[in-house]
Amino acid sequence: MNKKMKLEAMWLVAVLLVLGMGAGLELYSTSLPNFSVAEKDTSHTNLPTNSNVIQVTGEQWAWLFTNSTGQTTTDTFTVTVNTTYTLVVQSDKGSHQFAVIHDLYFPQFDIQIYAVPGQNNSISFTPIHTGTFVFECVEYCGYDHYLMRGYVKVVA
Ligand SMILES: [Cu+2]
Repeated sequence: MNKKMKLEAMWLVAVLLVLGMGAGLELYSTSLPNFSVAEKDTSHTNLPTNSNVIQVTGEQWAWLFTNSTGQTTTDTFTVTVNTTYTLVVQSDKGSHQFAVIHDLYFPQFDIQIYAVPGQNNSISFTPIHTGTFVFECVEYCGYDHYLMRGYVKVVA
């Protein structure tokens, strides 16, 4: 093995070590019991009859949240810990020409749901930790797609 090949082998091993460490860390962190800070219900068998329904509308380029009292907030909303909420998600054209598909993702709640024009999609979750957690649109939806992010506040 000449010097050049030795160097190349060392480089290869170094890269594999870095990638392996990354993969290991990812596997470890996603297997932790507290990876998700919310319990979710994806059964869709019990459509909500209680007052904790939050209507969500995705439009270019904002998320609108309307709670059961009719109060609407943009790119942020507040929920109470240990309470089950159901998001009913739709898409609207807002002030733009078209309604397009968006995708609402709460990484720390481990939930993700599409906003599809002409369709109501629903998902239920129960936040089990207080705090402020991010959400964002993860379906490319046009020029200001990157602005479709915000915070959900979980209060006691
Ligand atoms: Cu979007």
